This record gives sequence, C-alpha cells and structure tokens, in this order.
Amino acid sequence: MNQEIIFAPSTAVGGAICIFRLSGKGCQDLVQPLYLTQNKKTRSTFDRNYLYYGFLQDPVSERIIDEIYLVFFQENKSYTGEEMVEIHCHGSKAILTSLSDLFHSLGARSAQAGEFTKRAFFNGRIGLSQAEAVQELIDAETSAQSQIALNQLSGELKSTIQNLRDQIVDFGAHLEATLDYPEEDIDELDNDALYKPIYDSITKLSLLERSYQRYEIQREGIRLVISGIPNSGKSSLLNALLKRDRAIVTDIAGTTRDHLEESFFYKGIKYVLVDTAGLRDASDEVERIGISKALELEQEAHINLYIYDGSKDFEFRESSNTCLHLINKCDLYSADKYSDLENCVQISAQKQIGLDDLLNGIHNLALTFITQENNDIPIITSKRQQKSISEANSSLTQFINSLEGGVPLDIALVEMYEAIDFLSEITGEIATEDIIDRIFEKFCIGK
Ligand SMILES: Nc1nc2c(ncn2[C@@H]2O[C@H](COP(=O)(O)OP(=O)(O)OP(=O)(O)O)[C@@H](O)[C@H]2O)c(=O)[nH]1
Ligand SMILES: [Mg+2]
Repeated sequence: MNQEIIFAPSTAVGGAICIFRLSGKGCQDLVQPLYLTQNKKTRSTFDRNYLYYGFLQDPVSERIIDEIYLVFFQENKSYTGEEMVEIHCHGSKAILTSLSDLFHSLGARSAQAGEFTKRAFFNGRIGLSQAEAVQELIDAETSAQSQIALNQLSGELKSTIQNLRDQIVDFGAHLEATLDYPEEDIDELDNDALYKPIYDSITKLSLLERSYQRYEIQREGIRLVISGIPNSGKSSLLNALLKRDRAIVTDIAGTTRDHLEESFFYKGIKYVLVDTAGLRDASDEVERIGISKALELEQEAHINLYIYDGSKDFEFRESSNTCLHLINKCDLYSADKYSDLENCVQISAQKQIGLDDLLNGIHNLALTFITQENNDIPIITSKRQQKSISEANSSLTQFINSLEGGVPLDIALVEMYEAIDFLSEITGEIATEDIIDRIFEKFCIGK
C-alpha cells in the first residue's frame, strides 16, 4: 500500500560495517545504476537473494562512495513484503551521510522509526504482537528474554490468541443457532459442558495476563535493597557484588545518604542492586531524608538484604518481604558464632568471602519471582497486550455472568463479541491508528 521508497541505516552509525536498507517499489531500479563490479563495470541484471561484491558510485560526480556488498530481495519475500535492497557498507558517519544524501537526491526519503516493520505489518507479513516482539528482541538483555521474544516473533502468541478466538466464536455460533432456530433441537447439553470452552478460555486468559507480571520483573530486574545500620558494610557489599568501587566506603557512620542503584547479571537474571543510607536516629536533615527514602525502598524491594556487623551485637530485623539476613565481617568473628541460624549467610564484603553462597541464595529466591506458572502458555511481553487480554477476560466473565443470570442471549452475546474484538487487538486484526502509532514510535530507525 506504500509506494514511497524509504531508506535508513539498520545498524548503529560508527560500527565497522553497516547495513543500509531501502524498501518500496522501484528501489532496485534506483540502486542498479549506482553499482560497479570489482572491475568497475556496470551490471544490467541481478539475481535475488545473492550477495554482489563491488562499489557504489555517485552518478553525478562519478565518485566512488564505498566498497560494498549488495543484495536484492523480491517483493513478497522480503522483511517488509516489498521490493528491498540491502547495501552492506562501512559504518562511518561520512559514508552513511553520503548514502542518505544520494538516495534523497534520487527521490527516496528517510524511514521513520519502525517504518520497515510497520510496512511488514501493513503488508500482512507479521501481526502486531510479532511486531512488538521484534523490538523486544532488539532490547533483550538476557538470553531468557530473547528466547521469549523469539517465540513471540515466530507467532506463538498469535496462534494461541487465534485458537482462543476460534473457540469463543464457535461457542457463539452454537448459541446463535439456538437463537435463530429455537424450534430445532440443537445439542441439548447441560450448562457445565456447554460453558466449558468459555471457562477454559477464561483460565487461559488469566494465565496469559499474569505471565506479563513475571516477564516484567525479569525485564526490569529483581530489586535487591541492601539495608542496615551505619557501618554494617552495605556500600562494601554493593561494590563487592558489582566488582567495582561504585559507592564510597569509609569507617565514618553515615557515609551513604542518598541511595544508589546499579544493575548486574547473575546466571542470566538481571538484578537492580540498591545501596541505602544506614538506619539510625539521625540529627542531620539530609541523612534523615536518606533514611526515610531507604525505608520506602525497602518496601518496594523484591528481596531485602538485611546486613549486620557480626563482630558486634545486633538484633535481627523482621520483614514481611522476601529477605536474606547477611552477617557481615565474618573475617572478624569466629565461624561457629552464628552457625545454627537459618536464612542467614555469613559474608565478608570487604574480604569477598561467602559471596557465592549469597548469590546462590539470591538466585533461588529470584526464581520464585520470575518462573512462569505454566510452560504451555506463551508469555506476553507488553503492557498493551496485557491490557487487551485483561479486557477480553472481563468481557468474557461478564458474558458468562449474564448468561447465568438469565440475561437474554442476544444481549449477552454483545459482551462475547466485545471479548473477541479485544483479542483481535492483540494480533492487530483490529487496531486503531493510535495503537499502531504508539507501538512503532518506540522502535529504532532502520527497523
Ligand atoms: N573487616 C571488615 N570490615 C568491613 C567489612 N565490610 C565493610 N567493612 C568496613 O566497615 C566500614 C563501613 O563500611 P561501609 O561499606 O561504608 O558501610 P555502610 O553500611 O555502607 O555504612 P554507611 O554508608 O555509613 O551506612 C568500612 O571501614 C569498611 O571497610 C568486612 O567484611 N570486614
Ligand atoms: Mg554506605
């Protein structure tokens, strides 16, 4: 439907090699005359999906712009579904600017963010949830995340949603038949058996909806908040886990006032580690603000790391959150002093002792936050998808309640069709321009 030729570098400017893409009818005719073979000859015919080595020449000045590889993709067999060209050139700013200027002068225009994928969507190459998976794949920080995005890109979520929709439509058709031909004896079933497909759909939708919360924690990182009294070794622990001197460490109580956050990865899981101000009755205004922030951060943590100076007397803190008690400075006390305590890890942040035990303890707790409830259900990866699923679920539940409450069938069916529409929004069969724009504006240029 789009016949304008668009172009953009698809890889970051400044890399050794860049893939510069063009899409739209006529883009191959645009590029062909610019190509010179290894022997600096022009070429009149090109095979599709074949890599041509050569040079790219400015047709006006006859200046060689770069040494390149060139690939032509056939309409319907390309990423966008349109005729496409890829130029593999050097990634310098100078070359990419020359290419952009050249194609601009030949009548093409710069692609907007996500425009290649948007065209793939409009040309029916991919559904909306798959388009979202493309961006998720680009942004993935862990292999688990990229795996989930790849599954979604392969259409796993799309087919689950389509199956659900078919199941609901079949059910609706069955009910409609009783409405249109009430005198016919259409499979008289008891209500439980009749409603089973809808109850099954509601269960699946609830699982799908919840899968997002766990995915989101995985994407944003498990929040580990370190807290304890001043000088217990919070900042030392942060530095030890990050393996660099990020926070200031001194023997002056009250060194850390403002909290600080840094992320790290362990066994494929992302964590956000937070160092906080030491908890005490502080007289200093700035320190007091830091302490009240620390208490707030404790509440928002997935896992609290309560740290104590084991060389001194201390009291264990109680928590309603998931927590680990860390008895620090084990280099200063004897190992059997706390050996019979549960849920405690003895460490030395300064001497880096016990950190593997600590990380394993954290890992085991982290899994309880991110392990999905049901491996047979695909994982949804965007708030938008979650919202549509939740709305479909509410409509379907409302529909069942209406039926059971004796609401006339033709009125109740409106809710069922609403549920179907919400499901269609996920894959993009029904999508407003606003939704589509919002999805693609998050994309990078060139994708
Ligand atoms: N011997 C020993 N000293 C440690 C250990 N961990 C921290 N320390 C020392 O304890 C002192 C306080 O450490 P910090 O990491 O700054 O403590 P903090 O809890 O961040 O303190 P505030 O920021 O003041 O709340 C420093 O002198 C550290 O070198 C440890 O495992 N063993
Ligand atoms: Mg500190």
